[in-house]
Amino acid sequence: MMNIEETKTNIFNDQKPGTSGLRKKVTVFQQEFYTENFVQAIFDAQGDRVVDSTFVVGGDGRYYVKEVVSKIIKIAAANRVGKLIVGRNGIFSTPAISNYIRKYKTNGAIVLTASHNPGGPDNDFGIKFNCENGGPAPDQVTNRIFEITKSLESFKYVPNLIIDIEKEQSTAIQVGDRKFVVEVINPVEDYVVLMKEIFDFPSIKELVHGSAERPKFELIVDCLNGVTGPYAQCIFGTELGVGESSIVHSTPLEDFGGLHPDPNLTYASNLVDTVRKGVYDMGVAFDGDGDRNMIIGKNAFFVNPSDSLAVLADNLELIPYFKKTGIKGFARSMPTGSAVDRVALNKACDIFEVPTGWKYFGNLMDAGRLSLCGEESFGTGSDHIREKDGIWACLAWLNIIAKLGKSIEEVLMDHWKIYGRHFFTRYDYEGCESLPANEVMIEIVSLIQNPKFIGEKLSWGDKTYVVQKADDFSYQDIIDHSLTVNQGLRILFEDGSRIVFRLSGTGSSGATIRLYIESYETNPSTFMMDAQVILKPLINIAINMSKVEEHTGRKFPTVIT
Ligand code: G16
Repeated sequence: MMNIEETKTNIFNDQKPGTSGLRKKVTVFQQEFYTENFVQAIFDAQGDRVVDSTFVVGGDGRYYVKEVVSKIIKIAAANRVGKLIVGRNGIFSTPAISNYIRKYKTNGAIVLTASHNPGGPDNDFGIKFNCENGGPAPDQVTNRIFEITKSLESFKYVPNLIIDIEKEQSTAIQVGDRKFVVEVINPVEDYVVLMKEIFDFPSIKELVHGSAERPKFELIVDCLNGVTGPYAQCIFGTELGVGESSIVHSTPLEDFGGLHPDPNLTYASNLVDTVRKGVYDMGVAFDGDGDRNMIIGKNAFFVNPSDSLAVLADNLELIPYFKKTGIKGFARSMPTGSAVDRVALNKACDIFEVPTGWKYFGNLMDAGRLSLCGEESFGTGSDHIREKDGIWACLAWLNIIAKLGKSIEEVLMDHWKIYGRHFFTRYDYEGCESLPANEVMIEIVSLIQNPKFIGEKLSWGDKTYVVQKADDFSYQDIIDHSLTVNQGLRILFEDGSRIVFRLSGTGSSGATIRLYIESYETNPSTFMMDAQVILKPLINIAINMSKVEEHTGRKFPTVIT
């Protein structure tokens, strides 16, 4: 029998979760009792539901995951949790955790990830709480956790409880007068089963192998040394027969092998350069915890995530899962390009616009109002789980290509011919000081609060845009009626173009300014043009009006998507 101890914790006032969990430098989490304080607050926030509960624990394999798993085991045991399900070696992708929670009806999960942020002792760590619907905790829950973190006086733990998480095994321990079980499981199996239920694997297999009618469709998958490696090896390698050399960076590493596990044109540039050589028909990259995806076609034809969402929406019936469930509705986060809105209109489907953060899709899915949703930040997913899902997005594209028999570029061109093209770009100014970043936002607020701003003509070169509407986006959830405010400054123009400014909620220190620009073209001669060229006037208008260089000293963004 093991005993419970209680230890006084320190005071922490900085444990407010951001867009998706608490993300800080590893060194911050390593402070005495910092991690313990947050984990205890998660269990306290459960109230009596914690008694005999079952929680899933796992993460993206980054530095400090294993240490935190062992802390969570000790704290859970002392807090009357009945059972913990732990991914072997602490590995569990975010989508696979969401699936596990739903499939086995557990009470939720503690997900150890800083997602697309770099890893290693000097980089980032994160802890996120997911609820029993499998999705990230909504604001009410994270606010409750935050309030508890600030006033917590002590945490409980079982000091001598040590479990070997490298072996799949189930261990039952007597803790005080209760039994506590830790089950270390294979984190890949259930997820693979789910993917095989959703997609037409035989057709995808034929696509990637080629047939008498069609040459082999060459696919390359880059896991950026994040958590998707073992999942990709099993799904693309074992199940679909993609060659080993086409599944790269597929060993989860604590520092991601020095890679920045963010699947975009800047940080996945190795993949882009490889695909540009013309051998591969499709390249795909995933982020650290496996919920983001980037899709590129032959010769590095980039599929903007907002377009990806619209194309999937338009072709959803080709995927077996949606043949069964029907199509209930679509959604996107506010800054995401509105290409999917046109598909929704065409299909006479609901379309919802929510704040940035996957947690805002959960209620709509639970209420049976939403089948497919996505974000400009390389997140795409459906109601099969309550997280975005990188491997799902890749399989969805493969399934659709297998049925349409077209290249990625052809699929996009055909889409634009029907719907027109929404040009979209995002500028990120990463790692700014907080004060100047706030000044940039204040600059825009003062502009849009002026009643004369509506109707104002903004010009750059020979282009002029007339302001139709400007506001700070707020959202009322149609299911629980909760109100979320201050979700991004929007300037909407009469021709449907948009400029949006937001501060990121996923950084671990300082501030990242995000500038989102969108315009809409129906002239086919523009469709193959570079978004940076088409959007240049709006980009310059946005940069000038925000005085971003003046406030931050930044001449250029760090990432352009
Ligand atoms: C998280 C959220 C996403 C959000 C993204 C970017 O993704 O789950 O919903 O779009 O952050 O947020 P921000 O613009 O505030 O940085 P992930 O992949 O980091 O968990």
